Amino acid sequence: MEGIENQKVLVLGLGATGRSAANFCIARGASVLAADERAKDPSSELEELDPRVECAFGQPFPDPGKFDLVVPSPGVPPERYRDRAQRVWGDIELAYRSISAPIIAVTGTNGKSTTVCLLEALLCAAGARARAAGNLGTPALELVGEPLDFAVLEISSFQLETVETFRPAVAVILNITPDHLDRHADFDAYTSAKARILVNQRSTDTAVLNFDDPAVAALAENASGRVFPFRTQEAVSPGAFLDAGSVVLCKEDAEPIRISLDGMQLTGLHNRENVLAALAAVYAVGVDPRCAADALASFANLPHRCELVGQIRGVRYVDDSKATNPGAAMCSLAGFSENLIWIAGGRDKNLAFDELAGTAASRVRAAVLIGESAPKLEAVLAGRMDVFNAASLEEAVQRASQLAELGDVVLLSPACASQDQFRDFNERGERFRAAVGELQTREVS
Ligand code: UMA
Ligand code: ADP
Repeated sequence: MEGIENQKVLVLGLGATGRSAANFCIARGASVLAADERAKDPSSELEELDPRVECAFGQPFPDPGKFDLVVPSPGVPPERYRDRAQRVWGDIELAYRSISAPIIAVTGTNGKSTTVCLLEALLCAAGARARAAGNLGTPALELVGEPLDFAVLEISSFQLETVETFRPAVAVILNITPDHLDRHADFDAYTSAKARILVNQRSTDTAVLNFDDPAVAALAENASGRVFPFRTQEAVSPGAFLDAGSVVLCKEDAEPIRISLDGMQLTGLHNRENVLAALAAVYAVGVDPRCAADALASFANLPHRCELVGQIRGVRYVDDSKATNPGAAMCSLAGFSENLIWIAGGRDKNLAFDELAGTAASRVRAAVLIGESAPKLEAVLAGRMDVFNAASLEEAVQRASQLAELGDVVLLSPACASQDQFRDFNERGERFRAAVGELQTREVS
C-alpha cells in the first residue's frame, strides 16, 4: 500500500483493531508504536502481534504530533488525537486502500451484523466469493489479500469518524436512532458520522437507504451515488419493498424481480427490513438476487439477537443481549404478542428511555432491572408496570421465572451496553443462557 512505507505510525489501542492495524503497517515497511492505556494483560491476545511492533502499556498516549500517521482504534475518541495528529486513518481507511474487491459497506444503529452476515450468505449462495468483517468482530484488515469477489464490511459511527477517501461500491444505511450519545455530542453529530459512509461515493456507486426512516431518507439529498431506497410499508421504484410476503426489487431499466419470503428463517419485521436491504445491495452489485435468495431458508437469527434459549413450563426465554440501545429493544418488544417479563438495564450511553417506556407499557407485565442504568429506567417505568431490581443477571432470571405465567416470554433485551457488568454483549448473552439452563436443570431434578 502506498503512503506508509518508512512512515512513523502510532496505533492507539491494542484491542482487535489495534493489533490488526499494527501488524498491517509493520508488514508494509512502517515503524510502529502501539499504545494502550491499560496495564498489560498477560492473558490478552498479544502473541499474534508482530514482534517488531513496539508496545507501550499502562501510560498516557504519546504525543500524536510526533508521528506521520495515527491509526486510532474505534473506542478511542477523536479528542484524544485530532488536534495534534498530522494524518489520521482508521482501520477502515487502511483496509479500503488495500482491498481490491468491491466493498459493500453497511452502517446503521441496528441490524448491521445480521445484514452483513446475511449478505455474505446471499452472495456465496449465488456463487460469489464474499466475506463479512468489520465492527462485527473480525477486523476489516483481515480481508486484505483474500481472493474475494466482494468484501462486506460492517461499519460503526466510530469507524466512520476516521475515514478519508473510503468509497464503498455500495453503502447501506439501515436506520439511525439515538445511540452512543456518551461519545457523539448529540444526535446530529451521530447522524453526521453515519453519513460519512456516503461522502466519497460517485455516480457509479449505490446508496441503499431506508426511506421509512426520516433520518436516513434525509441523507438522500446530498448523496452523490445512485440512491436505491427500501421501504417496508409502501412501494418504491426504483427501490425494494415488501408486498404480500415477498420482496420486490425494481430498477428503471428492468422488469421487477419478486422474491418470496416463505420459508425464511429470520424472525420479526426488523429482520424483513434487513433482508430487504441485503437483497437490494446484492442487486446493486450485479448479482442475481433470485440465485442469492436460496440462502434465506438456512439463515437464522444470529446468537444473542432475539434467540430462543429455553422453554420451561410453558414460558419461553429469549436472549436479545445485542439490543444495546433503546431503538433495538423497542423493536424486539414490539415483535411479541405474548405478555413479557422484561430484563433490562446496563451501562447507559446518555440515551433517553421515555419512548421505550411507552412501547414497553403495552406489552410488559413486569420489568426486572439490572446494572448502572436501573434507577434511570425505574424512573420512567414505575407506575406503568411492576418493576423489580436485581443485583445480578442470574438473580434477574430467577425473579423473572417466578413472575412468569404460562404462555409468557421472559425477554432479555437490555437497551443498554453491557460493560458495567460483563466483558461484552456475548458474555451477557451466555450468562443469560446459562442461568436459564440452570433453571431447566432444577426443574427436571
Ligand atoms: N483504549 C485506550 N484508550 C482509550 C480507549 C481505548 O487505551 O481512550 C484501549 C483499551 O484499553 C483497549 C483498546 O483500546 O485495550 C480497545 O479498543 P476498542 O475499544 O476500539 O476495541 P477493539 O477491540 O479494537 O474493538 C473494536 C470495536 N470496539 C468499539 O467500537 C468500542 C468492536 O466493536 C469491533 O468488533 C472491533 O473493533 C473489530 O472491528 C464492538 C462495539 O461495541 C463490538 N462496537 C460498537 C457497537 O457495535 O455499538 C460501535
Ligand atoms: P447491530 O450489529 O447493528 O448491533 P444486530 O444485527 O446485531 O445489529 O442486531 C442487534 C439488535 O438490534 C437485535 O437483537 C434486534 O433487537 C435489533 N435489530 C436488528 N435489526 C434491526 C432493524 N433493522 N431495526 C431495528 N432494530 C433491529
